[in-house]
Amino acid sequence: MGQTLVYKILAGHLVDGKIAAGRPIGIRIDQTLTQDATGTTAFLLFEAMGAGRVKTQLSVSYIDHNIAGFGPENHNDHLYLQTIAAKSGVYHSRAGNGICHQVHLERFGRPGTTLLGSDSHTPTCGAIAALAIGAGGLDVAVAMTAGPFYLTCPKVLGVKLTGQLGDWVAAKDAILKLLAIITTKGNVGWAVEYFGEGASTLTVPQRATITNMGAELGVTTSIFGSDEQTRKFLAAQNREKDYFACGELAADPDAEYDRIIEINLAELEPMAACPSSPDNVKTVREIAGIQTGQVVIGSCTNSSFTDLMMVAKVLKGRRIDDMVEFAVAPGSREVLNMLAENGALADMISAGARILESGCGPCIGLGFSPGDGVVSLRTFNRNFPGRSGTRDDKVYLVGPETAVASALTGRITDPRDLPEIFAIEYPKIELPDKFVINDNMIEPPLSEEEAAEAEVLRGPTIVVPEAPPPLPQELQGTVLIKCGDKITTDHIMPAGAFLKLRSNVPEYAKVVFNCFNEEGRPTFARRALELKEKGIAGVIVAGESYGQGSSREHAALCPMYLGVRAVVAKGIERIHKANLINFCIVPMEFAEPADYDKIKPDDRLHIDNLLEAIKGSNKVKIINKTGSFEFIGKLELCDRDREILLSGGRLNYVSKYYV
Ligand code: MIC
Ligand code: SF4
Repeated sequence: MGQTLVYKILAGHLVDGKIAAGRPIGIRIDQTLTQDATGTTAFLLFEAMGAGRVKTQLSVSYIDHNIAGFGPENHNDHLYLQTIAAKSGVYHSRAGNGICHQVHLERFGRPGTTLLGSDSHTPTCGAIAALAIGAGGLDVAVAMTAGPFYLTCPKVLGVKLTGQLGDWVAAKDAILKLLAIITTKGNVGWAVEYFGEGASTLTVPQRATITNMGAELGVTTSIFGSDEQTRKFLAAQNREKDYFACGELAADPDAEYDRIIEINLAELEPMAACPSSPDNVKTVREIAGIQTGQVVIGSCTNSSFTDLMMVAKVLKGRRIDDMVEFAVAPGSREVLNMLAENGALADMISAGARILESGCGPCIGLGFSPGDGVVSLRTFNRNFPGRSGTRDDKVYLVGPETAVASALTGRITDPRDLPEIFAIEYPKIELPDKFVINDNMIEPPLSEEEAAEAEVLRGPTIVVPEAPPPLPQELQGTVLIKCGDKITTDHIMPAGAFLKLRSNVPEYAKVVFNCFNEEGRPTFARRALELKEKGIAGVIVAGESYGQGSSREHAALCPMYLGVRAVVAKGIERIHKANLINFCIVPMEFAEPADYDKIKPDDRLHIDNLLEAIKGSNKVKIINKTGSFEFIGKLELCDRDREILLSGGRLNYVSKYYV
């Protein structure tokens, strides 16, 4: 039987285990990327390992999330990241140079390589056939020391694309269609591989929109083959040699997928993910007419040169609706420069667009929070409740065609109606033959000799995170919170205004589960710390898909700091589960999902033999002392996970093995 492309790349990088779905494997990582919001912790942990210089083929540290600089924290982080990168052999992409995924795709990603990034949208580079995976910062730090990355060998979903996208229909509509089919739940342990003659019609930026939003499916990675489209894109980036380094890459013709879904691109129509989940998908026709007060185009999903050229052409000579606040954030400085040079930027500005820096911006709740009750249309990838910075927000995720059409009319508008409303023909944008390349905001690292003398700048707002205490044999715990299904890391650790606290765990921990804090009741953090002082462990109880979304390990690190030692849920998402283990919080799943219903907040839970169970059992008996009943928590852990938990977390574990 032939191999899928995913398995071929995994097999070529295998250092531990056997390629078979569901089995734990360790792979060698060729490239890593970090961004500033997860990077400071990643580099502090890298330093704590005593690792010295990175041992990957290439590591890049990006500044793209926290670039607004309210207070000294952001700049302190940037200076630390710039100086530690130079010293450790890491390239540094400065603030303003663009969003990590967009820049990595343009300047660094390579077909056939493995890329590990401390950001959940790292699989964007699957658009150029890299096997790209998102992980917590600590996992990336280990990869930088040449330690293998461990994962469960995924099942592979083949998505066969046929046909060709029609006018005004976007690559975003293809991934929203897939989200409508397989949703954001239950896809842990899968990878998605796109193939078929429809796939070969898609350009790399279009493919990148699709692989980017694989993160919302909850899959390990998403990938396209390397073909003529890849060559064209890399040649236009002056990197054709990176294509020829491995030439065409595809699955074997007789490869067998664990499941196949067929999508005919020609049958797609404009789609939108309605509030407040990326899988709450409807056609734009179904929701057309809803008044919209804000439209934002940008993020690592839809801010490429071709996306923004289409937007500029539609806007040229027109003006946005009176009641719409409209912003555009180009994904990289390369994109912004090109729009500036060819006049497209002026067309957007004249039409009323507010041009934002090349960075994450509103996507992570930094600015442009919509007013109360205001419908906001965004070309982003996530519309989790409150992520925009407004409680009860109404955020719709759409492609750039729908976004620009709606900005002009002030209502959710199917862009296929534009020819009729404004006599606009679809501006089909070709990939340029040459992008305008300027890497002068990417700093190469210092040589080893220079690095030995170089100073690392550490501002006072950067606090080294505490290591977790060892787990007790007998766990006395209290349920600090009982939450429902699809709790995202944005619920657990809010970003936006709090993002600047990322380098200071004691401060950031104060807002754990902030969205569930109620007036007149002590906060989650307060209650957790009170228990911690009494030697009682905090326990989080949750429903399906706990921890979906971001890779932010603060969603484990901060609860750990507050004394949380266990999570019992109906299901836990891949990256978050790994982060919990890394920071010594025991992830357990309900053996009987109905037991979830019996548990109440503040219940006292007791485990007699926690360490024994972690050592050698797939389940553990949990006694609910308040409700006087027992239930079983499943421990779905590989041997390595068990060792990490028993070692007191990943840092202790790696110090034993790799450094
Ligand atoms: C996000 O989109 O939620 C983020 C911010 O990029 C995160 C990383 C982070 O929390 O720093 C992600 O997707 O992993
Ligand atoms: Fe940045 Fe948004 Fe992309 Fe996350 S999803 S990397 S916040 S642009």
